[in-house]
Amino acid sequence: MKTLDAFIIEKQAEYPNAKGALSGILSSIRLVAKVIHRDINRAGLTNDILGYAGNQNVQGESQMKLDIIANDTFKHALMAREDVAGFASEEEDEFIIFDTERGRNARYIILTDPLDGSSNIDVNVSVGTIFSIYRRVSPLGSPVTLEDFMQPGNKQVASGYVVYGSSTMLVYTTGNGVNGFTYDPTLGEFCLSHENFQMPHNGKIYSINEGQYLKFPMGVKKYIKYCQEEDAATQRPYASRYIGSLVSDFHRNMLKGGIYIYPSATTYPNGKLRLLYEGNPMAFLAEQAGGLASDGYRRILDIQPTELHQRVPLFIGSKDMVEKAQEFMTEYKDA
Ligand code: P6P
Repeated sequence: MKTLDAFIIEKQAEYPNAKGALSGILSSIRLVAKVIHRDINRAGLTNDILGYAGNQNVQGESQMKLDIIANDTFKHALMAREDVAGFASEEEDEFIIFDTERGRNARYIILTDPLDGSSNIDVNVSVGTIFSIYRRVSPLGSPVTLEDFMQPGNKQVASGYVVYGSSTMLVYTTGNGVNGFTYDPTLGEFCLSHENFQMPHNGKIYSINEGQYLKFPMGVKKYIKYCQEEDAATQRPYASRYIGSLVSDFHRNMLKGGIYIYPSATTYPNGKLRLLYEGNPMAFLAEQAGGLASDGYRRILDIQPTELHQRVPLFIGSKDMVEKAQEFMTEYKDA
């Protein structure tokens, strides 16, 4: 059995020039995951966790109490580190500058969706935390700027998620494959349980909110029909599975193969998911595990961001399935 801490130290030894900053950040994220795990698992037992907080985030979405608790837990854990210069979150209107002597000289920035799928909390359905880590591009000795957060996903140095499901797992990559750690509450440790994840190149599961079907682009409608047609050779019809929690749907597809799609629709002309702290970190993981992630046409990781909370259509999962969906999107682009 290998703990996450032991794994991080072991991997750091493979980089002779590593100073331990990224390892330290990952250890802080481990602590954040434990705290959020604890809060989620006692949510029904206290009045201060379930339900809505009574305000909205910058996206105009109602915040759950646990959204704010998870965000503040993440922010304060990172502020305590000497190697983080700034922080951006779905729950923060603007990026946060750690404007101290330490922060101004720190080399990394973190972006996060601290509690994705939080509307599921009150009905005891899986939720997740997503994080994305970059080296800053602005000069050391000065506060971070928006430019530090406007980097394309192909510049990420690490990304990962925590899925609070039937068990809690932390899954991350630093660019050399994907590894998964299952939390053992009796030990208080995350232990290596899924070494060098590989996402099956194909699968028989598609995840999409078909309630929005009438608003989907024609290419998506054609792909859904393709998934539902009988064809023994390609093992269709596929199964439809949609949890309403990106991290949970993605995690299942990582293990079993499958595709998750949140396309553009008239409700969300640019899709619902955010590029910087949902699309990019999940796309980095997908590609590191042998999968693909696109907006229906272009690689997610190559998109140059223009706004902190910009949304992006997301087609992500098994390579062959994403490629097939892209074929339909291209064929019916102007339909
Ligand atoms: P809808 C949760 O709010 C989320 O960002 C993803 O985790 C999830 O897949 C999606 O939105 C659900 O959105 O519109 O289908 O309810």
